[in-house]
Amino acid sequence: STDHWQASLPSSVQAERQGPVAILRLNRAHKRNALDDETVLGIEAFFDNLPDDVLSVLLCGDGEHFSAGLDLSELEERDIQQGIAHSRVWHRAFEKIQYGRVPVVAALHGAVVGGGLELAASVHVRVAERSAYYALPEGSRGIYVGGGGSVRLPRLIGVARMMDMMLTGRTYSAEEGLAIGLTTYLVETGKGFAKGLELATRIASNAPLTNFAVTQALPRIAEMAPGSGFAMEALMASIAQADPMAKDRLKAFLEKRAPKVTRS
Ligand code: 1HE
Repeated sequence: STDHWQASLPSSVQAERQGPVAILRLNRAHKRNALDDETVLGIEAFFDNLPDDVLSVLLCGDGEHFSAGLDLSELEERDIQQGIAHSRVWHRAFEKIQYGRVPVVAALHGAVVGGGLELAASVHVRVAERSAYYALPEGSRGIYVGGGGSVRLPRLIGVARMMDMMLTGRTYSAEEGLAIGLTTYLVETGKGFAKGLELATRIASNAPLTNFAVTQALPRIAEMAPGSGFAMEALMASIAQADPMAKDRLKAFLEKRAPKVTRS
């Protein structure tokens, strides 16, 4: 049950349910949802213990900001070996978001910076309120990204834009984020959670095999040499088509019981 699941999580993350959607709320507003070890491990535990009937996840943050990134108060004492281990824990936790069992939507507002942007980069759909802004202050703090940013952000926005963000401290607004690929949906301030929940609910109604193909196969196919990618795509397509849920949905369309695709 959600009660049992919540009880296994630290207080810095909150698990909730809305039907088939599980909500993961960063719950450290007093520290602007800065990501300390406990919070990162809490994110991992949330995904490790996702109940079987959860079909999508909505990630959001309590308070005025989505996340201020790495909890800088933890940095002082860390030596080189501990720094490597720390970064590898973030990699492990965020892999469970990107390559977990279900698609993940994030509702972003306020600061989405540093490790908070790395976290946002690991989800599948980003809804940004107008208040949201993106930055990589690591450059000016004398450190470097460690939560997978070097791998995921260039794939979203390109190496040159990421370099600029780190070298000059440039920030992007939620609206600017639309053009460069950080914002998937732009909504008015205060509307991010509702829009995120609407999208997560819609995603939860897809055939689970389609969601698997899109979140697990697609990003890997996109990185393959074209010949391997075409072969993998053909396999994925035939597997998806053979699923009984796909057959039912195709039949429903042909019998005029399913909605047409129209302008929104
Ligand atoms: C923090 C952190 C934090 C806030 N670590 N404690 N990230 C940054 O460089 C961003 C640092 N934070 C900020 O620039 C601002 O806090 C915000 C713009 C996000 C929010 O401003 P504001 O005015 O709403 O809040 P505040 O007064 O700055 O912060 C409230 C409290 O949260 C305060 O503590 P208090 O004890 O004085 O109440 C802040 O110290 C605390 N706080 N952000 C620790 N980040 C895997 S590598 C990733 C590397 C990075 O992420 S580097 C980027 C780090």
